[in-house]
Amino acid sequence: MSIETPVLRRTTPASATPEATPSAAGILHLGLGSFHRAHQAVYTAAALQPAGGDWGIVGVASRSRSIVDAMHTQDFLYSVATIAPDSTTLSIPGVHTDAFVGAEQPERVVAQIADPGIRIVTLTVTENGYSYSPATQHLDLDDDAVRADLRGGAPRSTIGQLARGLQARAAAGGAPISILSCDNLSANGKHTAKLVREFLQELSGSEGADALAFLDRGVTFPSSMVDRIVPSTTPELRTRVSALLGARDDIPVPAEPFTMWAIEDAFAAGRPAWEAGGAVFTSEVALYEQMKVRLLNGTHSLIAYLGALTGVGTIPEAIRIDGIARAARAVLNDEYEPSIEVPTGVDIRAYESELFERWENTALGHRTSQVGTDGSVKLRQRIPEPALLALGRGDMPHLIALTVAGYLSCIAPLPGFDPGLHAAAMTDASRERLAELAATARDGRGLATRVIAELHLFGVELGAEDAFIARVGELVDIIQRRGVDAAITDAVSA
Ligand code: CS2
Repeated sequence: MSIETPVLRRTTPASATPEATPSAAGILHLGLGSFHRAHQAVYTAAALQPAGGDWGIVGVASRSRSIVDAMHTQDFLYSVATIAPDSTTLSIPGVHTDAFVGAEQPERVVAQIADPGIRIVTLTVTENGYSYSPATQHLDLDDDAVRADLRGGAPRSTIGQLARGLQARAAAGGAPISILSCDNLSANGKHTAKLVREFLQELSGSEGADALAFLDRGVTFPSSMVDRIVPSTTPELRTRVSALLGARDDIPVPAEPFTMWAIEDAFAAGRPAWEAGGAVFTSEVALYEQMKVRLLNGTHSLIAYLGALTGVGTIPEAIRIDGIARAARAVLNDEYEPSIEVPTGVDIRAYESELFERWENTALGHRTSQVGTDGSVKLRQRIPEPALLALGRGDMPHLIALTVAGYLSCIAPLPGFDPGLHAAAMTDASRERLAELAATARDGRGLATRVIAELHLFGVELGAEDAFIARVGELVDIIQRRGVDAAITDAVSA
């Protein structure tokens, strides 16, 4: 873009215009990343246009100053670039009314939650952001941020911020509010409620008592299932969007055309008419979540790890490799599908074939390293329950075992094995710990035992499944000694 190109603002003439103009904020959003900006913000824009209304969003980035600075410079506007295989269209939701960095102003997060004008707090803080310990199945009391938050002072953890905010809200009169998790966790509403409650219960003496009573009286935690593939923004996209727009947008978000939001309609103080954007209000959110987290996300992980190990950088390249496509179909149809109950009205065959079309969208360029990132927490949502269900029926879930073997091969390769640059680009909070275990493991079986049975990375129950652990170990050895193709053939034909 030339220097003369004006920055995107409300007054800048551009080829797309803001869809909404909120009159005030009603939502506080924690996690101002790309996913939120291409998902909840878009539904909220549909709910607010054309009349406006007081459901604007105050966005809190956990740490990123650059996104907040750019939001301020651009009057809180940015484009969503909807990328179909053969076309790109731009829209500007225009629903944000303010933005700040949570790590810099934690007391402001608390104050915003206490503000009666805010009636919903939405969350996209990733599977990693809930301070949950799979080993104890409770709030992680060994986590430094949680411990510091329990001692007092400005809270750093999301659960600490929610709990301290609700405490302040209770003290300020206790206006009803809803906390809406939009992360890929099963029963995300219940899960969030449980962790907030546990935080408040940990407070000494009667300190948390008022807030606990308020939780029962005035706070709801609806569950929701969110779906839209949103890759990371690239410099090329910035240039392309700015050219299409005729205005400089430094923070566009790329997204696929498909989008879905299923929400439990349990709001304590009203909600935007998100159905205007196609959201489904249903009592079957748990079924939607299971379907999505297993069929889409579980299979996505398999494609990402096998693709990265094969040396390809994107999901569409990976799914075009015959062996990977075969493995993806097998895990989806034979191992994930039997573990779910299809929500009323969903055509599962159409849903599945659409999944393959979505993964094949080359224009989107979704990276294997992005999907492979944070496997230690993502896989915990995706694999233990379907694996345990299959094992309980006496069936070995070979392709789920292959997913775990692919993950371990990427993040914790055995000495002498090089998983390649796409695996190296995956970040994972457990990487160092797992690498240490791999450095001294005798073979795949030894590594799988340490990670699954001793570290309980995928929960306590799966840690007791010796045959599954042995199968993961065997597939780790096949991947690292004979290659991905050999491991796929072994798993698919078992
Ligand atoms: C992906 C998800 O990165 C991942 O693990 O599986 O981000 C996926 O793209 C979204 O959940 C789609 O809704």
